[in-house]
Amino acid sequence: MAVDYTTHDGVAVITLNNPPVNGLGLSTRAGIVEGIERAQQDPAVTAIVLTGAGKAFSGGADITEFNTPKATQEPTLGTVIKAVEGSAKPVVAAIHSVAMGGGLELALGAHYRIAAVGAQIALPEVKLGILPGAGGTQRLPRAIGLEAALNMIVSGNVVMSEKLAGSGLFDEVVEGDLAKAALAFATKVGAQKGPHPKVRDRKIVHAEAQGFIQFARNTVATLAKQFPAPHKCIDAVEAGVLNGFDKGLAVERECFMALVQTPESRALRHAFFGERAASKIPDVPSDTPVRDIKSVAVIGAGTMGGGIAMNFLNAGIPVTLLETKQDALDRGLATIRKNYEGNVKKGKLTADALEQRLALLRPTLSYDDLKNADLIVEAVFEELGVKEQVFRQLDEVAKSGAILASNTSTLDVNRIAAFTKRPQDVIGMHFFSPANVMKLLEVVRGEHTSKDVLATVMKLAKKIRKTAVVSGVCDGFIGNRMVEQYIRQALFMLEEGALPAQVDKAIEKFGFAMGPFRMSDLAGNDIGWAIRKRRYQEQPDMHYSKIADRLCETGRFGQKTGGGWYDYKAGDRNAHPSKLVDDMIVAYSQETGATRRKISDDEIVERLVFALANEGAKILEEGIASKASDIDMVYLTGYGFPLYRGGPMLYADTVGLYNVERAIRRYASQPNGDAWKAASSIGELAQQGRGFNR
Ligand code: T1G
Repeated sequence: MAVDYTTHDGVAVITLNNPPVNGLGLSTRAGIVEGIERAQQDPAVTAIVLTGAGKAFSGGADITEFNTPKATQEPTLGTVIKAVEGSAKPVVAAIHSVAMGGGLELALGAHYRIAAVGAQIALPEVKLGILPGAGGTQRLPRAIGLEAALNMIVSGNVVMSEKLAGSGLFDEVVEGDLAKAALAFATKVGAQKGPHPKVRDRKIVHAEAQGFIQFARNTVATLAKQFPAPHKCIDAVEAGVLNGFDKGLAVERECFMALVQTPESRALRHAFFGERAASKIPDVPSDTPVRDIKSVAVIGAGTMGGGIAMNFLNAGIPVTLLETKQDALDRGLATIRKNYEGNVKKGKLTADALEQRLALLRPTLSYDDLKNADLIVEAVFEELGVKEQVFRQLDEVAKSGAILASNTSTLDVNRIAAFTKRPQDVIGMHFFSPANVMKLLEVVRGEHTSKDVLATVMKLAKKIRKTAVVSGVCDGFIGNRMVEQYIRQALFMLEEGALPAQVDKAIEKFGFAMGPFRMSDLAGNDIGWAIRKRRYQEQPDMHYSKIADRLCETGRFGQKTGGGWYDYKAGDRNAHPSKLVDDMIVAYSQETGATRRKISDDEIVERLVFALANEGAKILEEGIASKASDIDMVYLTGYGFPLYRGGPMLYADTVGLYNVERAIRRYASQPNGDAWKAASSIGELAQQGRGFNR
């Protein structure tokens, strides 16, 4: 049973014991009700303590049960809370650590609550696209007031227990032995005559409730355009304010049942589990021993090298930063300091913390200073010959057991590893620019990369707060390999009848932060140009529209040259459609004999997103990625894919692979259709009525 029951001098202790976070799955819920009933029957018991074993009081409802029969099977959480609240003997919730979602709602059903200092308190359901569905929208405002409660419910943010000490949520917030304090408190209230206080009986007092709720609605309207949950949170709280607890509870229930079925909630839950699943590598046991990374060296103090170094400094890990020339090193150091000073200005960092981090940074021009580093990350020029020089030198200098990582975004990690006598210690760590900001880290596993090196880097990624996704070795790994197909389709559509502004607007309406042409103007059109030139040599059968090359031949590299696909005015980063470029595109179509046609926004979105999903399917078939959710995490954290769509693979599942395959077949029969070779797994999964993620 996921619940233990013991008694101590007249106090029954019900302990949730359902690792890893005491999720309130069916057996846990049933165990709590049984414990409450058992305590009622025992005349020796005068009070009840409800507590959690392990790392959490409770992390809330068991999200893995959602949309399965167990989720609504009695006793539901609502029933459990009613049993707790209805106990004739006082129930004291003893919260030693995390009390989140349904876990906090359970505690709110108790008559008293005692928390340890440092416990994480939250109703984070909104972050899963739902809302507190077991009375949280009704009890929390009665416990801590309308404003504080609405802030917590609509943001889903964690508040530390000590910050809520005087709020009416806790009867005591204790340092030291929580169990002892809880037993003493229970004994005390057990001796008192009932009835014992119920949070639901308290009043919500606010001088301007309606006004505040309207203010909350206005705030949410701007921040949560694509997410229905925050709006429903306010509806449920408002219903309780206007019509009382029971009516509010009924509205909460309706809102919950509506939200849990939405594609947005499915996407958010997918991202929640996808983030955690990414660190699980099928053939690398979770208890694989890891190497101790006490010091890091970064080679290259350019934009990437400086950003990479900052990640480790932020985690308190000393960094030796190597450059070949003093002026380059000085520039790199100045950029790092400037970035930190920017954070101090924004209030994200204190001046002391800035100095502490810079004190961990040791600049050098000598490889000799790298000899004690546990991990060395190179971020030098993206050219194999340069990488070869670096890795041959590292092979001489780095201590035995040091991990040698390349930040390459396109080169073959196996070839880089072959420049050393220790390929088992070589791995790819592909950071995304700006490296100190972007969460995504592609960890590229070479054919000889050892399992403990992989496990070490995955653990280190968590420490530097990156979402690490393991990729096998192929051109472009996961993200860039897929984005290449996305860009090909964007270019073909220009040739076939669309213009840059239409393509960007369509995909930005779908939810991308930035369309392909605005993005290219920002990153620099010459970067794509260099990749295409390499592609024309290495893979001539992968044909491209040459329209982008025409643009680059005129020197229009984007914002950095004052013009690219769009025109830019000095000091203004806004992209203005360029008549010159649009005319060039139309002329190019005529030159190639392409018949321009009206391309709908739907076709634009389908071709861009299905190009991603189709390439993602091939990446799965080749074993470059081990699961579809990994691919989704790459796109959600590295490429601006809209979170409420869940990633290209989940979106394809939502559309239905049957429909995706039909669309691919349709595009394959149109001009430039040779780019559409459907991944075989799409048809196979469609026939089985399955998706990539189920
Ligand atoms: N359900 C199922 N599994 C969960 C879970 C949950 N609520 N929370 C965590 N896990 C798993 C997670 O997938 C991972 O699994 C392991 O536990 C450790 O998690 C009615 C309906 C609690 C702060 O949104 O924020 O209550 O990968 O790596 O860093 O109103 O987990 O090991 O197999 O994150 O120590 C609301 C979500 C649910 C809290 C712990 N609750 N969880 O963080 O460990 S909806 C939440 C978290 C609800 C009610 C509604 C964190 C944590 P695996 P972890 P951690």
